[in-house]
Amino acid sequence: MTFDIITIFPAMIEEPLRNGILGRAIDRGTLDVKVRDLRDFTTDRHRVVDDAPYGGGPGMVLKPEPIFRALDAIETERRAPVSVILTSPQGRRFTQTIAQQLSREAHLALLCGRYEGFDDRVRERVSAELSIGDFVVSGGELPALVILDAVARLVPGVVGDERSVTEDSFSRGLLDFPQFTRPPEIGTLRVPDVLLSGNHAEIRRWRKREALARTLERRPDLLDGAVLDDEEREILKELRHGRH
Ligand code: 9D3
Repeated sequence: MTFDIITIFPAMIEEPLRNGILGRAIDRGTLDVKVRDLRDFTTDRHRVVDDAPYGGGPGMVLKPEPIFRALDAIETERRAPVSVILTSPQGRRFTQTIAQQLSREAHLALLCGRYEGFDDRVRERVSAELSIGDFVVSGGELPALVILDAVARLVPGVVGDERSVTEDSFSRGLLDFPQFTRPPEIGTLRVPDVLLSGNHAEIRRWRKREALARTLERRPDLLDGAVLDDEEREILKELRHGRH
């Protein structure tokens, strides 16, 4: 899968992508990320990308022409239209479901916002406008990285062990069960006996119960959309009885 990221801070995107799972996928060629400096698509001597808002008011707005030129360049290079995603606080909330839908695309362009936002005319070229949550960050670069990471790790071959993806808590609609590793005890802090028992049926059931108990405690809203098997529905009924 190929991503084009359009930004005025290329280093904010490039540096994180040198690391971790995405860095490895890029080295292998499973993932291709082209970071485009918006200033390269200006035509004036000072490479100006922003201007004052019509109607007045504080702050600056991203000029439309460099953005249109950047998108034209991408489409010319690819010889195909590209789906453009705009990151903005006004966007639809990004979710795992949206990540799954986007991961089926061969190519996406992500536009990173800055200043007070975009000239509204760029929205003519945009297929989705996404926010990563109800909090304010300084620009669209971190949100674009979040979206890129969540989408890319769903692309087959990006994450080394495919099971980590399919067993993801949010794919199943539940929070993760608690994890432990050696040593079995640190002072009075002990790993639950069941995990040391070697009884894999017991371990599986314990993990289901813990995941359900955590979800019920911390994120009961997730249980409405969760896909549960018979055993999980049974455990959930017990847990709910225990507390009411
Ligand atoms: C909503 C705040 N705006 C009020 C005048 C100003 C403003 C603040 C920060 C406009 C843009 C930004 C930069 N943020 C993003 O571009 C952004 C974002 C975010 O701040 N929160 C969650 N998701 C996103 S996606 C892009």
